[in-house]
Amino acid sequence: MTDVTPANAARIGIGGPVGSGKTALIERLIPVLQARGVDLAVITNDLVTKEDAERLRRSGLIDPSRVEAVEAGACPHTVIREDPTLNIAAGDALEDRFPGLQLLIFESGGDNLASTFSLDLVDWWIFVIDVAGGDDIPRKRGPGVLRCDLLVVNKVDLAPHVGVDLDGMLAEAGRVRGGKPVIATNARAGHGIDRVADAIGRAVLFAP
Ligand SMILES: Nc1nc2c(ncn2[C@@H]2O[C@H](COP(=O)(O)OP(=O)(O)OP(=O)(O)O)[C@@H](O)[C@H]2O)c(=O)[nH]1
Ligand SMILES: [Mg+2]
Repeated sequence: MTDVTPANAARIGIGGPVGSGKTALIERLIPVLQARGVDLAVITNDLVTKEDAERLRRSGLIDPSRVEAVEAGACPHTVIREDPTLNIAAGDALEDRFPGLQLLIFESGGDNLASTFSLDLVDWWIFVIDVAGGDDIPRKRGPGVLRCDLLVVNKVDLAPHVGVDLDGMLAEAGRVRGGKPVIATNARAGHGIDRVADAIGRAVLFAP
């Protein structure tokens, strides 16, 4: 358990390269967390659009007023790391609107392997990489892969199609992270999502 005062929602980040499956993971997590009684809201970051927020609002998975969008501009990492003011303000606005809020999920704009979250913004964060990006990604030791609290290796269903040795990739990810957690998912089909929800619960909410 982190030291989250009961009046405040826990704040978690979900970052990772463009198209790795961040929004797909959130779409899968929402019903699982809601079924566990978690009162949640989502803030998305896109470069110059509100594409992901609109997708979530239309999804029918969550009350659309619980989704906020931040337009990150040309440098998606700036608004989650160097100057997270816009995201902090969006989170505060959601907390004011929903006093019982327990969890705020921030999706970063798609970025590169160097992308990390400021701990002024989030208590804990996930980095999502994609099997189709290649099994050498963990070996490149990007700060996102190394420093995140949980590494999600998504699109495991694609491994046989792109010639990736999934077991080797997962083992290497565990090695470069010094044993910090790695979870394999298929966000399209919903595989591995319960484990991610368990990790969030253990880290910032309650024991699963
Ligand atoms: N095969 C497969 N496709 C997936 C999986 N997860 C996501 N996708 C697909 O990958 C594409 C990108 O997914 P998104 O969830 O939009 O990725 P994102 O990381 O939010 O993308 P940005 O926000 O644009 O950086 C979509 O076409 C998804 O359907 C998966 O586990 N397996
Ligand atoms: Mg997205």
